Amino acid sequence: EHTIFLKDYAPTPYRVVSVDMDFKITEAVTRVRTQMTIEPRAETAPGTPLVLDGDGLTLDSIAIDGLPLMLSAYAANEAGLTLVEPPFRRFVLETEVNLKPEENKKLMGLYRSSGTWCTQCEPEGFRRITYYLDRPDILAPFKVRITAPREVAPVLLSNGNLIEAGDAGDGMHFALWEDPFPKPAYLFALVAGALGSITDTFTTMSGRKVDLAIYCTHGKEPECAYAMDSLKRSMAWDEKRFGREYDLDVFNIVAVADFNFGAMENKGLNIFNDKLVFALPETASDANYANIERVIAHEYFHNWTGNRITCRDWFQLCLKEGLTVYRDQEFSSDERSRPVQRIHDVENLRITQFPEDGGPLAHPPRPDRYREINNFYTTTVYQKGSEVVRMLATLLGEAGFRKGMDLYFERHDGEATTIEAFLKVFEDASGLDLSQFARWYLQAGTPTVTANDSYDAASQTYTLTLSQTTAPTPNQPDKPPFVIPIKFGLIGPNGSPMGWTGVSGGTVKDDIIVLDGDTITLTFTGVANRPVPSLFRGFSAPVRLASSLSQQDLLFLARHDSDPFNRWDALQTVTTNLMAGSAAGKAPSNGDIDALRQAILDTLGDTSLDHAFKAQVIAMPDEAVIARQIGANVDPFTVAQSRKALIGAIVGPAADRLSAIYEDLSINEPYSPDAAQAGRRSLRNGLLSLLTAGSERGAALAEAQYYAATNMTDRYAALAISARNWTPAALALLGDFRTRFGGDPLVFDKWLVASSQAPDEGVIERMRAILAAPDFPRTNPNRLRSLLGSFVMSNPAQFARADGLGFRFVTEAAAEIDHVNPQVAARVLTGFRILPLLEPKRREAARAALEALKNLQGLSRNTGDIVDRILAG
Ligand code: BAL
Ligand code: ZN
Repeated sequence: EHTIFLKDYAPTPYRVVSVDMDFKITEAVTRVRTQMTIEPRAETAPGTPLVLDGDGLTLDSIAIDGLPLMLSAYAANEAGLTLVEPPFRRFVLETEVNLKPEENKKLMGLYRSSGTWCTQCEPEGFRRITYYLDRPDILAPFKVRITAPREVAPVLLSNGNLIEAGDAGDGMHFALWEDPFPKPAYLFALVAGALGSITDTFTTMSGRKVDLAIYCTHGKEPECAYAMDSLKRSMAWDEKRFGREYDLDVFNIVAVADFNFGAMENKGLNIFNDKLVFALPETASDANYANIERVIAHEYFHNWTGNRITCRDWFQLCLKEGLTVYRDQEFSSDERSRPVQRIHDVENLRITQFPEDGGPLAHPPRPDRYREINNFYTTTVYQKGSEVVRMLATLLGEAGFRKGMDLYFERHDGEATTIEAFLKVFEDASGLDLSQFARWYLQAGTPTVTANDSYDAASQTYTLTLSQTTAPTPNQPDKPPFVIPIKFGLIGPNGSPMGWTGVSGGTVKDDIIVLDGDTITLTFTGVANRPVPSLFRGFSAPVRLASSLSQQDLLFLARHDSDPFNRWDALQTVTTNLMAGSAAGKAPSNGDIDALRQAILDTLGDTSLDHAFKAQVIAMPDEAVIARQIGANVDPFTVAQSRKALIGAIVGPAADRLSAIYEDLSINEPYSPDAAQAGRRSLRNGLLSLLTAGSERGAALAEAQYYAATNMTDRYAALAISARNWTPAALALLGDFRTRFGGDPLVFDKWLVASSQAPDEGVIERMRAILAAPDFPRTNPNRLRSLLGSFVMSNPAQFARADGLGFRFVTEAAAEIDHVNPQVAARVLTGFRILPLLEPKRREAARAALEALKNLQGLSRNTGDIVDRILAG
């Protein structure tokens, strides 16, 4: 099938000067009339055809400069419109199509969600609305007139500023919106519906007043307050941290129930998946609140990194996404706790991106080919993309990085640009040569950095050898070395930092080693005692570290490292190694277990640490992280068992102490989503998780907490912990939760997630029944992802059952979903990326399920692409 290559990029022969659209919305159809002013580029030869994109469109009329076109002058079909020989001058092309939004279940283009008309155009949805040059390097100002029945659609929104509104007769009304900022079509948005709203204002740093509004279904207005608060804080933060001011008179957000993405940054009119807007203490967890804050910020930050400066082509997606994730991570760090945020983000990277980077779907943050661009909205483009920007910031320092960003905004405002242009501004701002650094964007795979050291007491010399290797990935057999910034410190025997008088053998600047060759050997002189090296502080590069440090040294770091990230990481490494070893048949010693338990108890007793950080330290490594550490021939069932057994061994003798701390942490004040209170809850629920997985008493504690809870965080934690450990009460709690919250779709999602996490043999049968229920909302992405997405990603022992039942359940469900919403089906199937890691029997079962899916007729390009890549890998 057709593959698109970056090397084939060429500008279009024609450009769009401006766009006027007229939407006439009625219950049955929406008529779209588009007038676009077009002109040939200077280098275009007369007679060059103009080829416009379309997807599922039927052309009703066409005219140039007001004159209808002869049939011989154009060719139109579902997939496009070609003008054979357009005028060789500026002209106005007018087209008309009719849409049936009600029937659009792919949720790309114009569709209806709970009666509201709304759009999603990124990446290629605009061509489902009108024939257009639907690519991000075509920028134009838009004027949009919407006419709709006043009764069903009193609210009419599009991008930019409202110019005019009024009555249109026959029960219809209209609104005219104008967006003065030239934008690519993927940022187009339209909303029409009967919506409630909350409003506020923000005064920008130059004193301009911006009207803010969040629209939602009637009755949900009180649930939008936290999102509004997050928006105002985001706007203030971007001014303070990056000097970026908002540019329109209005900023609107609309929450809709059916949405493929989390949210979308359309210019001046963000459209959100409602799960990332609505929050009340009784129905949303602390994690939901944090996510709302993060995504509201992310979409807002896109106004500069994405909208004002956009991508030349979709290969450059990371230009806006990696950078904007970096910005939202920094925002969350500033608003909450920096170390806790960093640990959270790295854990997420290791659980989701490392498996992608080490499997058949691996691709560079800037891919050089794709069959289906929708399959590249990945954790690699987003999260690894952010890590690459973070490394730039580390290498340049805070001031240097800001200088580069300022130059980026100054030089490229209003453009559609590339990763090369982005790197160039940092070269110009710093004088550094970033040509080798650019490999982070071009090469896939997670490098492994090996560290070996030795100490010579006689000469007081410390030697540190660092090497890097990166395994082959699809289409990339060889990997020249990356530029790897290693933030580090040496720690002396008493736990304090250790200095040196000289260092040779490589580049060391302040506390950063730059590893840019295959291997370097650094010699530190004047080192008074054998130090323990603390490497990759703050996770300064997205690599795996294979160090020769003993368990004793790691436990030493866990206790003494001044870098909170590495304190956390050291203990995680010890635990992961023991669990991985145990899954391979090497039982941990009593000494190992005692040491781990002591480290946990010491952490809990350390009054200098905050609750949220402690919660992360005592959290046990995810099964996916353990599997990755094992590396091959994995039996996920044994991994889950070994993990649980080790938790039992750690917790057992400490159960009294842990439950006492658990009791002490209860909260009597009214619920607040703030970081301090949320941290306290997360520690308490972390203890509940340990006690339930590792002791007899936990199950009853969880059951009691479930019924006593006064907020969703505590209730859901108790439910999820009971389900994951399949306690005697789990089924009853699931039943209670379902009836208690049955009517709220977002809480129903939580029930679906908890249901999918059960480790018992019956889980697949129960999920089949859930899916088969006649009232299951099978066209809603959130429902499908909650059940299937969380099953494939977070229940590996049942998904990868030896009998293949888990694999077949997922491929059969995906086959059905594929007919309705290919994006959701393809996303669920990415869970099969673990295939190469599995032991042969499971691997074969997974292959068989995928082969059966592949042989079905009429599979979407989205699903076909994922299945083919996994089978090829
Ligand atoms: N641009 C798609 C949604 C997001 O990343 O913000
Ligand atoms: Zn984004």
